Amino acid sequence: MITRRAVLLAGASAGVLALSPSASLGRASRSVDTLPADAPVRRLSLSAREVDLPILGADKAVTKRFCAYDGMPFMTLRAPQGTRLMVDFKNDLPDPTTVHWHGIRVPNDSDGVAPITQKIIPPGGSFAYNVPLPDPGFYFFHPHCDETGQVGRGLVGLLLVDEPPERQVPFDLEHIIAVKDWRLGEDGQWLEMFTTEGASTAGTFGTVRAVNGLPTPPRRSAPANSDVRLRVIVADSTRVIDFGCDTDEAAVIAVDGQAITPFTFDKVPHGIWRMGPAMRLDVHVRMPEAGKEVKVYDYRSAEPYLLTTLVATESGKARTDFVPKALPIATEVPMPDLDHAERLDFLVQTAAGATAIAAPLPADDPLSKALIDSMCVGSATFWAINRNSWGAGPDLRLPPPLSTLKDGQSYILSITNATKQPHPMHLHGHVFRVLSSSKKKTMPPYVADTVMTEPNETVEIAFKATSGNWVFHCHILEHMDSGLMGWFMVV
Ligand SMILES: [Cu+2]
Repeated sequence: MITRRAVLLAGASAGVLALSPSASLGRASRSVDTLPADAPVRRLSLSAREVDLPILGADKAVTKRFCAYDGMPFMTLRAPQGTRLMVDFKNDLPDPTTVHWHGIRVPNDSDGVAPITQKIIPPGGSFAYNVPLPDPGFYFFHPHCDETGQVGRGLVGLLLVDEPPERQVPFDLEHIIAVKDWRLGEDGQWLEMFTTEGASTAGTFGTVRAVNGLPTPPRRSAPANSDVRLRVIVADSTRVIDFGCDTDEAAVIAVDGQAITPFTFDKVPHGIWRMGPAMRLDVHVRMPEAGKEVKVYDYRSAEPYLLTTLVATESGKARTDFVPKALPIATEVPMPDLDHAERLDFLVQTAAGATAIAAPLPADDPLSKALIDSMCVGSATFWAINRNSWGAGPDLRLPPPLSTLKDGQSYILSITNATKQPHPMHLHGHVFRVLSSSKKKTMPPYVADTVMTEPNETVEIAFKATSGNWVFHCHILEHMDSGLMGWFMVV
């Protein structure tokens, strides 16, 4: 017997086929592999599924339908630089999904963006991802389909790529800080993740703040005067934090996993590093004397929000001057040639009229929602880049590319945020240099895959283009799901 649900899903797939832009993607370029064919391979199985979890504590109600890779919150993969992950992914969710490997220079056909790099993976479906790891650093993976809903319910995995042993810089303790709130009702069950009010403003916030999944911030011990490496990620759908700590002996050593020339927090405005969703930061903290603590905060909240306490224990080291440890700069990452770069200007703006996406059916028909889900977009449009919104329009067509770029050519993107909200903008498949900001004149140089653009700020980034169809979007997930996404065709 064919269920109503099966009919809807079949209808949705047919809809995708009918509406897919494959004709306009006909010139899609070859998929570049960033590792040699004989690179060591690690083959692994990965599933996305729903589990019931007591995420608020053993004495609280069990939260149903938590989404997790292999059933584990913040499932973490770790592999040596130069390894190729061959990932046999199975969708055990009741909804379509894909996997995006954020910050990793993957071949375009493993980038996980439906419908431009692959079709959605229906419930019960599978997909083989080729994930080369050419660069060391801190990355993560997440769905690129109903991201607001699936990431909101927990579907985030972490990916750490280590340098070869002879290039590793030793630390006494490594501590991950994953910032992600939970949006739960009093009964411990999920609230609606996408709201019109949130999507059209700063996003819909969680109701329970959490670090590493738990409402109580972690306390970690480290020997007095020793060296701690904090690896910080904002895995939230919405929250922007101002990362900082209450010691002068702390330095940023990598941004978005990419090693940079270290700088201490007194070198940046207000002594904080602003991080939006998807941004990562590696920080070297020197522990104080025995018995003292270092507190790590989000200073953006009205009251600084404690992210972690580091406690210095006895049996420490002798005190020496604090010199930030420089990680080896990844020479494999292609860097732009600024002398020969082409310049492109982009305006991040609100969508005129905020038109709802009209599926070719009444809005209250369940098939209408299924169709929209199959395009991996939300049901409303509030945002645009250069007047184009993703998935907008009466027939769910993709917008034309923001620009057609040349493989190997360097580009400077000037991004102006003409809205009243900050937007952390992420470019797939590339690492870029952040060149300038109209508001932050004293920023140290760094490279990244996601850059914050504040209201009325113009930020310039530069990168060398690699073949493929790569999306460029805001990582406040409701913003991207309501139009704030475009794409570059690189040929
Ligand atoms: Cu945004």
